Amino acid sequence: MKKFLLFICFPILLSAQVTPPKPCGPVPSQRQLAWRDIGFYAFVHFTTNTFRNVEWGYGDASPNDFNPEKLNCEQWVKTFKSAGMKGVIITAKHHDGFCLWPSKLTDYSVKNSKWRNGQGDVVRELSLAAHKYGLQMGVYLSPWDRHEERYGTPAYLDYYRGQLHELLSNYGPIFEVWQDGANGGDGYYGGKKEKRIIDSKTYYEWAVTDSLIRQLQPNACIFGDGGPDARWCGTESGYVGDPNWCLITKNNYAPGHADPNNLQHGEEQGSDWVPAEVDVSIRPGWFYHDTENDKIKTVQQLLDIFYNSIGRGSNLILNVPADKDGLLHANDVERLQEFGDALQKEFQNNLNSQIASVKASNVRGNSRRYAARKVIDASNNTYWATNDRIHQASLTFKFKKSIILNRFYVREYIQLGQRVKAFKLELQNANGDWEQIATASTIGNKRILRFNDIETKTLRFTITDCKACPVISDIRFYCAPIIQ
Ligand code: FUL
Repeated sequence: MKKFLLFICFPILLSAQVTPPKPCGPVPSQRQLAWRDIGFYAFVHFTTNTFRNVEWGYGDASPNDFNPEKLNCEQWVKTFKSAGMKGVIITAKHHDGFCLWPSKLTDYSVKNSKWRNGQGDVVRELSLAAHKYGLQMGVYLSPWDRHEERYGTPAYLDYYRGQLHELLSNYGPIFEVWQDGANGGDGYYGGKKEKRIIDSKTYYEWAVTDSLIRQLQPNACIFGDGGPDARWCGTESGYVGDPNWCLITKNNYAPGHADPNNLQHGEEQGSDWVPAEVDVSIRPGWFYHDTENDKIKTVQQLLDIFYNSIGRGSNLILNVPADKDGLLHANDVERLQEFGDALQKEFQNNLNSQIASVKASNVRGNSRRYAARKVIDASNNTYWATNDRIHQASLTFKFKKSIILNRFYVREYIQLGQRVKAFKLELQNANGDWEQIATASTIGNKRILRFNDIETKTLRFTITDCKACPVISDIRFYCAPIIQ
């Protein structure tokens, strides 16, 4: 019996003695980890612009211009779900200043529109639909307001924060607050029709606004050019850079005040964890235009966007504008369903069940807790790690039989920081020689590589450069039907 107990307990005791790796640099907060798990969500651009066929409303449209007679937010939400999205963010107020909810702080809102006799509230309808179908809800509130007379004065900041207070108090849990950096200058401004220039770094006093958001919705991530929780990716074309570091030094940025090149890649030595979000529209414009009904991105383009955003470790917010009826246009609906189907097929054929063994070049303290097989145990909370000071290491996967694959999926356990700087994937050919399939740079939350079909029984994943010992939580091999 004693011998038996020793046999059981000895390895457990050994594992317990091996301490986990220390975090390397900045690490994500709980709210950033929850946001990371939401991953892919919709943006809906909708305001008077929709009815006036413009992208940037001047701020002089009549509230009566806004009249989406068939508004049906459940139609939006069901469509987003079909594409695999987990949330939705609405332009509660775009630059034109018109509010899609009946704000008590202005007359320039749905309450003065003939739409539903002034009784409508788009934010309410969307939040109810989102929560009914299990999607997270977020709000975009444009800092730049081309309608509001007070814009440019300190009084406007009270107005802006008051509006945030309404949006963050009355519509249930909010997962993200979107702070746009655009500030064009000219506008209606209560009839003054002039150009107003503000200093985007100082005017908005973002620290005060952000603490209000924290107070009202502590779990909401704040998106802005430089965070504080999620950063812009530096382009609206649908990709984040490679490498993509989840780090920047926040103090150097403010909405409307950022170097797009830095935002594309992040900063390897940044002092704060601020992961990227890729924002892109399914159409050429952000708002609905009849002329763009045949210019919707193809499934192939959407897949490229997916791989160049989520596949590089960032989140993806895909804009699908509502049309003049208040519906998603049939062409967008169809495309999103096709995209959802395509995504499902991409990751349907997981080859991990064919793995016979996985061996690591080094295992932290030879402990079971950090063993190679932790990357295939289907848990993101366990990981393979090496001893400290090891910055190059590999895992060799042997399959039960020869497999054909074209996708490689890998995640770091980012709770301990982003570490990997470069890695490669190789196969062993019939002669026993190693042939390189792909090389790549950063991993972070996730990295998915695409390559043409290859056939092999043995694969080797090698980290060639790392800031500290590697900590890898998940590896998967797939054979996708569409080969790029
Ligand atoms: C930009 C805005 O100017 C566009 O209209 C759109 O809202 C986009 C998401 O952000 O900065």
